[in-house]
Amino acid sequence: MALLSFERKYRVPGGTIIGGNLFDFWIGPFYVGFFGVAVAFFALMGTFLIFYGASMGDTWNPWLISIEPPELSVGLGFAPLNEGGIWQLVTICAHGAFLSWALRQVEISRKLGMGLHIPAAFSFAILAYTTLVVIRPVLMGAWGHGFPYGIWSHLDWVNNVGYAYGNFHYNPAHMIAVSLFFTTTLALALHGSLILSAANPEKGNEMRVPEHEDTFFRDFIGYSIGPLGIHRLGLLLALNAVLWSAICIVISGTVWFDAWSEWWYWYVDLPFWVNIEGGING
Ligand code: UQ2
Repeated sequence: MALLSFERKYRVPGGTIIGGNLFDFWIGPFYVGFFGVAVAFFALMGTFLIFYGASMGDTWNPWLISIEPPELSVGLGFAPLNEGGIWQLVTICAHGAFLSWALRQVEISRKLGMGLHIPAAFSFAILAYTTLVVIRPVLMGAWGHGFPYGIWSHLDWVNNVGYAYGNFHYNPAHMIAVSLFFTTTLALALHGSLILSAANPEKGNEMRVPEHEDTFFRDFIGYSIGPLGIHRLGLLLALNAVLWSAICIVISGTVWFDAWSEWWYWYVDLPFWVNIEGGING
Protein backbone atom coordinates (compact mmCIF):
# COMPACT_ATOMS: atom_id res chain seq x y z
CA MET A 1 0.00 0.00 0.00
CA ALA A 2 1.30 3.42 -0.94
CA LEU A 3 2.25 5.42 2.15
CA LEU A 4 -0.20 8.24 1.50
CA SER A 5 -3.26 5.97 1.18
CA PHE A 6 -2.11 4.03 4.26
CA GLU A 7 -1.90 7.26 6.23
CA ARG A 8 -5.32 8.43 5.08
CA LYS A 9 -6.77 5.16 6.38
CA TYR A 10 -5.08 5.39 9.77
CA ARG A 11 -5.15 9.17 10.32
CA VAL A 12 -8.13 8.79 12.62
CA PRO A 13 -9.84 10.81 15.36
CA GLY A 14 -9.59 9.65 18.98
CA GLY A 15 -6.86 8.26 21.24
CA THR A 16 -6.36 11.63 22.93
CA ILE A 17 -5.51 11.75 26.65
CA ILE A 18 -6.53 15.37 27.28
CA GLY A 19 -8.74 17.76 25.29
CA GLY A 20 -11.10 15.27 23.66
CA ASN A 21 -11.38 16.27 20.00
CA LEU A 22 -10.65 19.99 20.64
CA PHE A 23 -7.02 19.75 19.47
CA ASP A 24 -7.46 16.49 17.54
CA PHE A 25 -6.29 17.77 14.15
CA TRP A 26 -3.25 17.94 11.90
CA ILE A 27 -1.25 20.90 10.55
CA GLY A 28 0.11 19.61 7.26
CA PRO A 29 1.86 16.32 8.11
CA PHE A 30 2.04 17.06 11.87
CA TYR A 31 -0.47 15.83 14.46
CA VAL A 32 -1.22 18.64 16.93
CA GLY A 33 -3.30 17.51 19.93
CA PHE A 34 -3.26 19.16 23.38
CA PHE A 35 0.37 18.14 23.82
CA GLY A 36 1.39 19.57 20.45
CA VAL A 37 0.10 22.93 21.65
CA ALA A 38 1.89 22.38 24.97
CA VAL A 39 5.18 21.51 23.19
CA ALA A 40 4.90 24.68 21.08
CA PHE A 41 4.25 26.78 24.20
CA PHE A 42 7.12 25.38 26.31
CA ALA A 43 9.61 25.27 23.43
CA LEU A 44 8.88 28.87 22.40
CA MET A 45 8.95 30.07 26.03
CA GLY A 46 12.23 28.23 26.74
CA THR A 47 13.83 29.52 23.55
CA PHE A 48 12.72 33.08 24.36
CA LEU A 49 14.20 32.75 27.88
CA ILE A 50 17.52 31.51 26.46
CA PHE A 51 17.67 34.52 24.09
CA TYR A 52 16.71 36.83 26.98
CA GLY A 53 19.45 35.27 29.14
CA ALA A 54 21.94 35.64 26.28
CA SER A 55 21.03 39.33 25.93
CA MET A 56 21.92 39.76 29.64
CA GLY A 57 25.30 38.07 29.07
CA ASP A 58 28.46 39.43 27.47
CA THR A 59 28.60 37.50 24.18
CA TRP A 60 26.46 36.65 21.16
CA ASN A 61 29.00 34.08 19.99
CA PRO A 62 26.73 31.01 19.73
CA TRP A 63 29.53 28.70 20.93
CA LEU A 64 30.04 30.77 24.12
CA ILE A 65 26.51 31.82 25.14
CA SER A 66 25.74 30.16 28.49
CA ILE A 67 22.71 30.13 30.78
CA GLU A 68 24.23 29.38 34.20
CA PRO A 69 22.48 27.66 37.12
CA PRO A 70 22.35 29.51 40.48
CA GLU A 71 25.35 29.69 42.83
CA LEU A 72 25.68 26.70 45.20
CA SER A 73 24.86 29.08 48.10
CA VAL A 74 21.29 29.45 46.75
CA GLY A 75 20.74 25.78 47.64
CA LEU A 76 17.35 24.51 46.46
CA GLY A 77 15.62 27.93 46.60
CA PHE A 78 14.44 30.20 43.80
CA ALA A 79 17.11 32.51 42.36
CA PRO A 80 16.66 36.03 40.90
CA LEU A 81 16.23 35.93 37.10
CA ASN A 82 19.76 36.99 36.18
CA GLU A 83 21.39 34.95 38.98
CA GLY A 84 20.25 31.49 37.88
CA GLY A 85 16.48 32.12 37.77
CA ILE A 86 16.49 31.99 33.97
CA TRP A 87 18.23 28.59 34.17
CA GLN A 88 15.51 27.41 36.56
CA LEU A 89 12.71 28.60 34.23
CA VAL A 90 14.44 27.09 31.17
CA THR A 91 14.70 23.79 33.10
CA ILE A 92 10.95 23.90 33.82
CA CYS A 93 10.18 24.72 30.15
CA ALA A 94 12.47 21.91 28.97
CA HIS A 95 10.65 19.40 31.18
CA GLY A 96 7.29 20.76 29.99
CA ALA A 97 8.34 20.37 26.35
CA PHE A 98 9.99 16.93 26.75
CA LEU A 99 7.09 15.45 28.76
CA SER A 100 4.52 16.91 26.33
CA TRP A 101 6.52 15.43 23.43
CA ALA A 102 6.40 11.99 25.11
CA LEU A 103 2.64 12.29 25.71
CA ARG A 104 2.11 13.36 22.08
CA GLN A 105 3.91 10.14 21.13
CA VAL A 106 1.46 8.28 23.41
CA GLU A 107 -1.56 9.86 21.67
CA ILE A 108 -0.25 9.02 18.20
CA SER A 109 0.56 5.44 19.29
CA ARG A 110 -2.98 5.06 20.67
CA LYS A 111 -4.51 6.37 17.43
CA LEU A 112 -2.54 3.75 15.49
CA GLY A 113 -3.27 0.92 17.95
CA MET A 114 0.47 0.50 18.53
CA GLY A 115 2.34 -0.39 21.72
CA LEU A 116 3.86 2.40 23.80
CA HIS A 117 7.50 1.37 23.15
CA ILE A 118 8.37 4.71 21.51
CA PRO A 119 7.28 7.02 24.37
CA ALA A 120 8.69 4.47 26.85
CA ALA A 121 12.07 4.62 25.09
CA PHE A 122 12.02 8.42 24.83
CA SER A 123 11.28 8.55 28.59
CA PHE A 124 14.76 7.16 29.22
CA ALA A 125 16.28 10.16 27.42
CA ILE A 126 14.13 12.49 29.52
CA LEU A 127 15.20 10.59 32.64
CA ALA A 128 18.88 11.12 31.76
CA TYR A 129 18.35 14.90 31.48
CA THR A 130 16.22 15.00 34.67
CA THR A 131 18.93 13.08 36.52
CA LEU A 132 21.50 15.75 35.60
CA VAL A 133 19.46 18.89 36.34
CA VAL A 134 16.93 17.81 39.01
CA ILE A 135 17.51 14.45 40.72
CA ARG A 136 21.26 14.81 41.40
CA PRO A 137 21.12 18.55 42.30
CA VAL A 138 18.23 17.84 44.74
CA LEU A 139 20.12 14.89 46.30
CA MET A 140 23.20 17.13 46.68
CA GLY A 141 21.20 20.07 48.04
CA ALA A 142 21.73 22.80 45.39
CA TRP A 143 20.49 23.64 41.89
CA GLY A 144 24.04 24.86 41.26
CA HIS A 145 25.04 21.22 40.70
CA GLY A 146 23.03 21.20 37.44
CA PHE A 147 24.90 21.74 34.19
CA PRO A 148 24.91 25.13 32.41
CA TYR A 149 23.01 25.53 29.12
CA GLY A 150 25.80 26.47 26.72
CA ILE A 151 27.64 24.66 23.94
CA TRP A 152 31.13 25.25 25.40
CA SER A 153 30.14 25.65 29.07
CA HIS A 154 28.44 22.28 29.33
CA LEU A 155 31.63 20.64 28.01
CA ASP A 156 33.61 22.46 30.73
CA TRP A 157 31.06 21.19 33.26
CA VAL A 158 31.50 17.57 32.15
CA ASN A 159 35.29 18.00 32.27
CA ASN A 160 35.27 19.56 35.76
CA VAL A 161 32.81 17.07 37.26
CA GLY A 162 34.90 14.25 35.79
CA TYR A 163 38.07 15.52 37.48
CA ALA A 164 36.17 16.14 40.77
CA TYR A 165 36.01 12.32 41.01
CA GLY A 166 39.54 11.69 39.73
CA ASN A 167 38.78 10.01 36.42
CA PHE A 168 35.32 8.82 35.42
CA HIS A 169 36.73 5.87 33.49
CA TYR A 170 37.21 4.14 36.88
CA ASN A 171 33.48 4.61 37.69
CA PRO A 172 32.05 1.04 37.37
CA ALA A 173 28.63 2.30 36.18
CA HIS A 174 30.46 4.46 33.59
CA MET A 175 32.30 1.32 32.41
CA ILE A 176 28.98 -0.51 32.00
CA ALA A 177 27.42 2.47 30.17
CA VAL A 178 30.35 2.81 27.74
CA SER A 179 30.30 -0.94 27.04
CA LEU A 180 26.56 -0.70 26.30
CA PHE A 181 27.08 2.28 23.94
CA PHE A 182 29.78 0.36 22.04
CA THR A 183 27.63 -2.78 21.90
CA THR A 184 24.71 -0.67 20.62
CA THR A 185 26.86 0.58 17.72
CA LEU A 186 27.98 -3.00 17.01
CA ALA A 187 24.37 -4.23 16.96
CA LEU A 188 23.24 -1.39 14.67
CA ALA A 189 26.20 -1.94 12.34
CA LEU A 190 25.40 -5.67 12.14
CA HIS A 191 21.70 -4.97 11.60
CA GLY A 192 22.08 -2.09 9.13
CA SER A 193 24.65 -3.95 7.06
CA LEU A 194 22.54 -7.15 7.09
CA ILE A 195 19.40 -5.28 5.93
CA LEU A 196 21.24 -3.36 3.21
CA SER A 197 22.98 -6.51 1.95
CA ALA A 198 19.63 -8.37 1.74
CA ALA A 199 17.95 -5.38 0.09
CA ASN A 200 20.74 -4.98 -2.49
CA PRO A 201 21.26 -8.40 -4.12
CA GLU A 202 23.40 -8.96 -7.22
CA LYS A 203 22.06 -7.18 -10.30
CA GLY A 204 19.01 -8.89 -11.77
CA ASN A 205 17.96 -10.62 -8.51
CA GLU A 206 14.96 -9.76 -6.36
CA MET A 207 15.37 -8.40 -2.87
CA ARG A 208 16.14 -11.13 -0.31
CA VAL A 209 13.67 -12.09 2.45
CA PRO A 210 14.23 -12.34 6.26
CA GLU A 211 14.94 -16.08 5.90
CA HIS A 212 18.08 -15.17 3.96
CA GLU A 213 19.13 -12.87 6.81
CA ASP A 214 18.58 -15.63 9.41
CA THR A 215 20.47 -18.12 7.26
CA PHE A 216 23.45 -15.81 6.83
CA PHE A 217 24.02 -15.61 10.58
CA ARG A 218 23.24 -19.32 11.13
CA ASP A 219 25.85 -20.24 8.51
CA PHE A 220 28.28 -17.64 9.88
CA ILE A 221 28.13 -18.06 13.69
CA GLY A 222 25.56 -20.82 14.20
CA TYR A 223 22.97 -18.43 15.65
CA SER A 224 20.44 -15.87 14.47
CA ILE A 225 18.63 -13.71 16.97
CA GLY A 226 15.89 -13.08 14.37
CA PRO A 227 14.38 -10.03 12.65
CA LEU A 228 12.23 -9.17 15.70
CA GLY A 229 14.89 -10.20 18.21
CA ILE A 230 17.53 -7.83 16.83
CA HIS A 231 15.19 -4.90 17.45
CA ARG A 232 14.44 -6.10 20.98
CA LEU A 233 18.18 -6.44 21.58
CA GLY A 234 18.87 -2.99 20.09
CA LEU A 235 16.25 -1.34 22.29
CA LEU A 236 17.51 -3.20 25.38
CA LEU A 237 21.11 -2.16 24.69
CA ALA A 238 20.26 1.48 23.92
CA LEU A 239 17.97 1.96 26.93
CA ASN A 240 20.51 0.38 29.26
CA ALA A 241 23.29 2.59 27.86
CA VAL A 242 21.21 5.65 28.83
CA LEU A 243 20.12 4.16 32.17
CA TRP A 244 23.66 3.28 33.26
CA SER A 245 24.87 6.73 32.19
CA ALA A 246 22.28 8.25 34.51
CA ILE A 247 23.30 5.83 37.28
CA CYS A 248 27.00 6.64 36.84
CA ILE A 249 26.44 10.38 37.37
CA VAL A 250 23.77 10.16 40.08
CA ILE A 251 26.00 8.03 42.34
CA SER A 252 28.87 10.54 41.98
CA GLY A 253 28.59 12.99 44.87
CA THR A 254 25.63 11.22 46.49
CA VAL A 255 26.85 7.74 47.47
CA TRP A 256 30.52 8.06 46.41
CA PHE A 257 32.58 11.17 47.13
CA ASP A 258 36.20 10.12 46.50
CA ALA A 259 38.13 9.60 43.30
CA TRP A 260 36.52 6.66 41.47
CA SER A 261 39.86 4.83 41.32
CA GLU A 262 39.63 4.49 45.13
CA TRP A 263 36.41 2.47 44.79
CA TRP A 264 38.33 -0.51 43.46
CA TYR A 265 40.11 -0.98 46.80
CA TRP A 266 37.16 -3.20 47.80
CA TYR A 267 38.92 -5.72 45.55
CA VAL A 268 42.41 -5.15 46.94
CA ASP A 269 40.97 -5.35 50.47
CA LEU A 270 39.20 -8.71 49.98
CA PRO A 271 40.02 -10.97 52.97
CA PHE A 272 41.71 -13.66 50.83
CA TRP A 273 44.82 -11.60 50.21
CA VAL A 274 44.42 -8.41 52.26
CA ASN A 275 47.29 -9.26 54.66
CA ILE A 276 49.36 -11.47 52.38
CA GLU A 277 53.13 -11.20 52.79
CA GLY A 278 54.54 -9.02 50.01
CA GLY A 279 51.02 -8.09 48.86
CA ILE A 280 49.79 -4.59 48.17
CA ASN A 281 48.80 -4.12 51.83
CA GLY A 282 51.42 -6.31 53.54
C1 UQ2 B 1 20.14 -11.51 13.17
C2 UQ2 B 1 18.93 -11.03 12.54
C3 UQ2 B 1 18.79 -9.72 12.15
C4 UQ2 B 1 19.90 -8.82 12.33
C5 UQ2 B 1 21.13 -9.30 12.94
C6 UQ2 B 1 21.23 -10.62 13.38
C7 UQ2 B 1 17.65 -12.26 11.01
C8 UQ2 B 1 17.47 -8.77 10.40
C9 UQ2 B 1 22.24 -8.30 13.12
C10 UQ2 B 1 22.49 -11.14 14.03
C11 UQ2 B 1 22.62 -10.72 15.48
C12 UQ2 B 1 23.13 -11.49 16.47
C13 UQ2 B 1 23.62 -12.87 16.22
C14 UQ2 B 1 23.20 -10.96 17.88
C15 UQ2 B 1 24.48 -10.17 18.10
C16 UQ2 B 1 24.65 -9.85 19.56
C17 UQ2 B 1 25.17 -8.69 20.07
C18 UQ2 B 1 25.27 -8.53 21.54
C19 UQ2 B 1 25.67 -7.59 19.19
O1 UQ2 B 1 20.23 -12.66 13.56
O2 UQ2 B 1 17.92 -11.92 12.33
O3 UQ2 B 1 17.58 -9.32 11.64
O4 UQ2 B 1 19.80 -7.66 11.93
